[in-house]
Formats: sequence, C-alpha cells, structure tokens
Amino acid sequence: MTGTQIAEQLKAADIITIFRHQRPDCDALGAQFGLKYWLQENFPEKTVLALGCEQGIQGDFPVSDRAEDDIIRRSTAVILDAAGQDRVDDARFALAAFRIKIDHHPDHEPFGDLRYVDEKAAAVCEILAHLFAALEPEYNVSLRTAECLYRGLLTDTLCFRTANTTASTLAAASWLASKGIHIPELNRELFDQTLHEFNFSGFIRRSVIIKESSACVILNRQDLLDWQMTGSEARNFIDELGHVREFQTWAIFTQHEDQDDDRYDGSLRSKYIAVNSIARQYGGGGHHNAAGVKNLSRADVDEIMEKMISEVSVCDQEIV
Ligand SMILES: [Mn+2]
Repeated sequence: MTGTQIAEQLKAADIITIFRHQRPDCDALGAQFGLKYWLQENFPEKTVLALGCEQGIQGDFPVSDRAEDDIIRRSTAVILDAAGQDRVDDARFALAAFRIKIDHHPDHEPFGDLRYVDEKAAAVCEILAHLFAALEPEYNVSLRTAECLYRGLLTDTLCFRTANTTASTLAAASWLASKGIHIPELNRELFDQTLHEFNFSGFIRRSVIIKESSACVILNRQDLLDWQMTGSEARNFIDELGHVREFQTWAIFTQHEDQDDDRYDGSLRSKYIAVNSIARQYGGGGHHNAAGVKNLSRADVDEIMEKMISEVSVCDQEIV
C-alpha cells in the first residue's frame, strides 16, 4: 500500500470520516485535523468529518464533529494512529463502507480494507506530511494544516529527541516549517506548564523509587485526589524521569480513581530494552521504548518493575 493509492481512494470518496485513538494525543489529533483541513481545502465539495468522543489534553485543537451512523455507513473512514480496532475512539468506524488504516505502531492487529503502516515513521503526522508533500503543488498545504502536523511530530518525538526521530522526520518538519510555522509559539502552546503542573513535577520527583537503574513512581488514589489529577494526566509526567543518566528504565503507575477499583494503569519507558514486550505480557502494548498497560493488580506492578530491572541487566551483559 502506497501513499499514492491512499490519495486515489480519498479523491474518489464523497464522504470521508476520520477517526483516531482513544485518549487522543497530539499525533492523533494533529493527523486527524491536518487531514481534515487538507481535504476540505483541496476538495471543498467533499463532506469531511473528524470524529471521536474523548477530549485531548495537549494542544489547541477544535472539538470533534458529530455524525449519524448513516453518514458513517456511506463514508470512507480513515483511522489514524490506532494499532488495534479496540483502541479507536468511536467504534462506529467499523460501519464505514471502506476503511483505511494509517499508522506507525507495530502492526500486530491488521484491520481495514487498506493499510498504510510505516513503523519507521516517528508519527502519523510524519507519514501525512510526506504524503502531502508528494502531492504538491497540485494540492495545497495551508499553514493550519502544517501546524497540525508539526504538533504531532513535535510531541511524538518529544521535540525531536526520541530514538524514532530520523532524517525523514526532520525533513518532514523542515518542509512543514517552510509553510510559515511560528516555532517558539507552537512550542509554548504544547509544552509550557501551569504553576500547578510545575509543582506536581516536583512531587513526582520526590516520590520516585529507584532500584538499580530503574525508576518508578506509584501514585495512589489519594495522591491523585490531592493534586486534582486524573491517572492519565499524572502519567503524562513520565518525561520528568526521562532525563537521568543513571536511569535505563522508568515508569509511572496510577491507581484507578474509583473507590472500589484497586487496579493500576502504567506508562513504561526505556532507553534500550523493549518495554512493549513487557507491556504485552499484561495486555498492554506500544513502542519499543514507550509502552502502556492497564488494569494491573498491585502485584503486577511489582512484577513489571522487577522485569524492567532484570531485562536491563540481561541487556548490559549482552553489551559487555
Ligand atoms: Mn503517534
């Protein structure tokens, strides 16, 4: 499946519905709204809807569109940044007449009538940027489209710092920047903290448990209540632990907010080892160096931490 074939499918469709994953991040939303704007600006006669139930927490994106089931049934659906069908933030994508999956996660659960999965791409926004660049100058890319895609690139690579950042990523970013992006302003929009968040970062640092070269923060329900944070908001502070020379792996686990539910969700990170293979043992998944896992018992949390420690020592022996 090539980008050109995707473009042909989109050109042929009258109604295009665009879906993204649950708890949408800036790559999901940037790709979704970038694609929506690009389609609307180049094909004004088409009906283009960006769908999803949940709100994003980062970046200034519009609210999702609404659509009756019947519209979705008649549409070509594009599903962005979602590895598995159960990750999609509106299960009605399955109703669509034709489905196109565009993603950069490992394709363990292929779905859709067409798939364009590039695991080497740092972000779905990178895939779309190259697609749109190849279709220039016949089809135009506006500043607002470029801004959407740039947000996804910047956040999925943590400002071009992660292992998945490649020459292709930077080429995409450079091309998007040439559309007139105000780079420092977009950075502030995406990464500036509130004072409350700044103070919470301090709490995360004070709460860290360090064993060998692994760092872990376990937040219980009361911690979240004290700080007025949801579990997923708190786990977004994972990068606070990501810049310590001595840490090879790091994780944040948060207890579910519901009183009667003692389970935990976790975000796992590493410099070298495959944390997604650990996550998969507990029903989670993700990338080699960044993975997530849900509905863990407290014993699972301890087990995962042990695995992160032991895998690092295996990895160290292999390097020696
Ligand atoms: Mn992504």
